[in-house]
Amino acid sequence: MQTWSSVAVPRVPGSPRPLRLHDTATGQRRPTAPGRVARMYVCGITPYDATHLGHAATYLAFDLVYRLWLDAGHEVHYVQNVTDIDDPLLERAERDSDDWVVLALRETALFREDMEALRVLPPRDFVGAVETIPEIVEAVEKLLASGAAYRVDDPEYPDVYFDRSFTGRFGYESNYDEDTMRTLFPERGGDPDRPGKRDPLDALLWRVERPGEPAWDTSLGRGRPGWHIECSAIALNRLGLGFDVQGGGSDLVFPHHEFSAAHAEALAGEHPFARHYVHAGMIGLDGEKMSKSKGNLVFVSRLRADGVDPSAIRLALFAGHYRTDRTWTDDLLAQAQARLARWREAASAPSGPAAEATIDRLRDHLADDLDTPKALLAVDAWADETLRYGGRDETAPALVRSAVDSLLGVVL
Ligand code: 5CA
Ligand code: ZN
Repeated sequence: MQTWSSVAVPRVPGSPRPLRLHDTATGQRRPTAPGRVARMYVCGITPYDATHLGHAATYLAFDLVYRLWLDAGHEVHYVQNVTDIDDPLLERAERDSDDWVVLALRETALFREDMEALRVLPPRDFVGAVETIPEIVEAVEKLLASGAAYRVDDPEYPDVYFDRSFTGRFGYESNYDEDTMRTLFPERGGDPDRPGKRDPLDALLWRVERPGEPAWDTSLGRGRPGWHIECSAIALNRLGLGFDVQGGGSDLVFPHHEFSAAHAEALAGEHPFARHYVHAGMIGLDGEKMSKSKGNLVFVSRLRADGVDPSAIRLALFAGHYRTDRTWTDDLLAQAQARLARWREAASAPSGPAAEATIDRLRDHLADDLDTPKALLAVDAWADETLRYGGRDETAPALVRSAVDSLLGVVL
């Protein structure tokens, strides 16, 4: 798929810090240790509705990962998928008497525009499930051949499932106990009651064609792919096993990332799928998770149409820590707009207090599991001092402007 266009990222003087991130699998804050090329996969949208601030928050968190790696001198190979065939997309198309292909194309185009407006650095590979069907089929064939997958005993619809016990490590990514898994599985797309499965928690790999549903003619028969195998195949074929960060919102911790990892590790015969599993908290509105199915959404495109500055959206979301569940409010946005105005005023001064220590603090906090609340306070302190007392360093405003642009994606 076509990705979106990039923006220039200025180089910032001083010394970059190695990035430490919380890893769900080990429960620890650990240094990322990428090679020359840092490799990241972030789970993309299911394009049946516009990008809301929850999606935006997640992609902005990983945009910071990208920016910190760039700052540390790495090249970044970033891959993101688009789940352009799945039940929620088909259900929405049916509800609105829309063509599912047109719906997906339209929402994906809007997503690109939103990401571009937010100055999110684009993935090198932006890949749809539909265009990847041959890769997915090859993966499912391999899983069947190795005994990691099986067909359910149903002559009408012999769907293919993954045997979750195959790798012997199932559960290592989420660390959830059996009860939690059983609760979450049906809430997040799983089908525990499908007759013929060996284990209620086994996940769908290939769904045999049902009347009225889209299907592709493949060596597995006519049908369409399951969800988790999409991300395993796309990531594995572009980044290889053991890439640096697998990311997404915390709603993907289980079953999605557990199965993506298990499928990929069963395919490769090696462990781990990713070195870090990184999850962003959920953004809510009025006390509930913002989600397409609940309809309590604030869209990025709506805010843009209202003339809200994308840098203010960044600052509003960065005012909270990326791993914390938090709520979007009008007040949060108003505070971010005021902060942005203060920073801009300070950055347009002819001189200010020296910027080096501020940039050091900015880097320190961001490298410490993306501690944006503290990072923003560091810039606040510089801006307040500039506006109150001024300063003699004529290079400082431009330095702060470029650091804030490079490390936070915020334009002053
Ligand atoms: N296509 C799948 C991933 S393969 C999917 O989850 N699509 S999505 O459109 O539902 O979500 C896209 C991304 O936004 C995912 O990383 C998801 O975890 C994240 N996300 C969804 N809702 C929220 C929310 N309320 N707050 C923060 N992130 C969210
Ligand atoms: Zn995914």
